[in-house]
Amino acid sequence: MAKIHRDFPADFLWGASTSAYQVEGASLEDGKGPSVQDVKVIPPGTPDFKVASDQYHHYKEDIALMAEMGFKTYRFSISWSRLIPDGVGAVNPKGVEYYNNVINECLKYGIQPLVTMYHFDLPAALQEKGGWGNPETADAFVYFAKVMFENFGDRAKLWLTINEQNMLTLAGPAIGTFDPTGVDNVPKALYQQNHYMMLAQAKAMALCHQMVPGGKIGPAPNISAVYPASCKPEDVTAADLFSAIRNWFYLDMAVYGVYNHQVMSYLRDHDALPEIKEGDMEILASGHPDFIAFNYYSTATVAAYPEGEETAGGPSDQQKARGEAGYYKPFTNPNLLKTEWGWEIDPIGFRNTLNQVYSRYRLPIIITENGLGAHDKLEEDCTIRDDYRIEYLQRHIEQMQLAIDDGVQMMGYCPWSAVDLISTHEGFDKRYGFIYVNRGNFDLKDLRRIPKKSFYWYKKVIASNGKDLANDL
Ligand code: BGP
Repeated sequence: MAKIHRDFPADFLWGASTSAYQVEGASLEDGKGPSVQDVKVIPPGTPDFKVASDQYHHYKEDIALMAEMGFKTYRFSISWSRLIPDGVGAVNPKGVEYYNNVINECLKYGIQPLVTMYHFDLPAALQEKGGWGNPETADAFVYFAKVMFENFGDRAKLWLTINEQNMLTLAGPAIGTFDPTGVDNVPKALYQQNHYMMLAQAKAMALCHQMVPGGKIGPAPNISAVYPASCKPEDVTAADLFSAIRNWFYLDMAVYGVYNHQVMSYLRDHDALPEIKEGDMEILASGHPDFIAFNYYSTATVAAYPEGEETAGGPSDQQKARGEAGYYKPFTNPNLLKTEWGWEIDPIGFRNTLNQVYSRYRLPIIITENGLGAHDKLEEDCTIRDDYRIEYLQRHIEQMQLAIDDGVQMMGYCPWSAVDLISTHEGFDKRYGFIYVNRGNFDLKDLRRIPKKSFYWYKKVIASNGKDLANDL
């Protein structure tokens, strides 16, 4: 029988994403305080974040190009330390002015701002006081939320709380947001931080509903289906546990206000249960997301890992699991191709993941990241022929269409990234944008914006509301 397609919803939010520290630059300009990203040790061979893509001085041009692509939404983040240089206390009027300008510029073209409140860039002043390990940081986050809702909530209606809270917990040291030096029980410290972030998120969601008329808010973790390495029941047990640790722990709390039972048992084994104060569970149950946003790059595959077996663990980053004897170990899925940086590519896994999330939570879904990092080449005729990126996105959008056919309620799609920006680990060598930014890792060149081939392709996708995915330009 022929597959019957449903249309993308008429108000589907096509757009793309960035984050403040990776795109803005002007890292200490106009009163901005340093964030943890400005003071961290930069990986050798990659640039610091002082200039990035210099969106701070190019936002008008960038947003005009997004409008040319037909964006319905632009997902960007607010730099906490640009708005509140010390994380708490005085508000920086230049910070308010900048984000007002960005929001107004979006609205001028009918682009809805989709604002991430916090994307990996905690103010350094708060980090010095213990960062997320200090419960006062959660209070500071609520204050930050209040300042944002007060200043921007009349026009910005779509909000995301914390970008990839699960990765901050699972891979904080790799992202540069957690320093394990001298910490006795690292899992305990990380899951305690996570508890404070959960409290901060729940309060921010409740506050958004109080303060922003018509406002909608949701969490933004990195979610991926977890496959068992085989149909051996032991592998399925390992995959279920890893999926709970990687995915459901965060969303069960955000949506239902409960701690996932399997992960609590795992944490008990590690003496890593968070300390939960009286009243915390009520607070956690009081924040209700309106939708689920998530970032999707790949799936994960794991196998059982009996105690005493030779280790198979490797370095972990945002996408890769680290093995742990007695629980699970990473397994390379032989059915998937990989990006130049070894990230597995799994468009069908995207449909699987969308169905899993929708089945569990029954909330509309917006994808806030998905994309291909690549070494793009600026040709002599000033074109960038990124057909590989078009193919990656095409295949993911096809699967999103199938998920819609399956009955998943999709609200929008924002690939990573709108504009080239600094990668978490690989500087400007690994580009994701529809818009090329003419700079190298250390040679800033002229920072000129040049639409890539994918820019014109995505424009066509949006104009046809997802019907025309052909790469025929
Ligand atoms: C996500 C982050 C983004 C972005 C992306 C790509 O986890 O939310 O900030 O960096 O990953 O990662 P990378 O830059 O390492 O390729």
